[in-house]
Amino acid sequence: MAYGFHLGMAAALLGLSMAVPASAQDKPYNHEARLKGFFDRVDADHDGTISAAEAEQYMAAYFDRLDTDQDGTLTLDEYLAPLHRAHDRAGERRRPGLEKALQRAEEDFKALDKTGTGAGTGHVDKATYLAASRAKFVETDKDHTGTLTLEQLRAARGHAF
Ligand SMILES: [Ca+2]
Ligand SMILES: [Ca+2]
Repeated sequence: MAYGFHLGMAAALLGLSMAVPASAQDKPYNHEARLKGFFDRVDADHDGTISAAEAEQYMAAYFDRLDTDQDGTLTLDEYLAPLHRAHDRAGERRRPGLEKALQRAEEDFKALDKTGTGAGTGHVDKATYLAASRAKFVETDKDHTGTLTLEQLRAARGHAF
């Protein structure tokens, strides 16, 4: 699985939701079930597609959860915190994958920190974060309908928006 900017979708697929207890994360990994679960959570009006507004709403809420000191920007530490927590409590089997994800996420954060307002400050603001997410959404929406299907989400391999 490729991890991309924001970790929003990748985190959901990895079961890194902050609400998921550690025990639930040790269940056998079912990618398709997680993908569908993620799709249904983002598809707020349940019409079977994810609109740009629905994706943005999800990512804005995810940003707020990551921004633990609520200063309106993400630092690298805040960005990586869910992955670090998962890594710390993961068994031997899961660790190599999470280490790779941490590396990718750090690269993604550095790329994000090079764009938008406050570039190079080590702080990524919400506008920058959401702008990168919108650009990725457009890239994923290969048939240009302005909405994403489950199939397009699957094809995006962990990074749809
Ligand atoms: Ca929808
Ligand atoms: Ca912050």
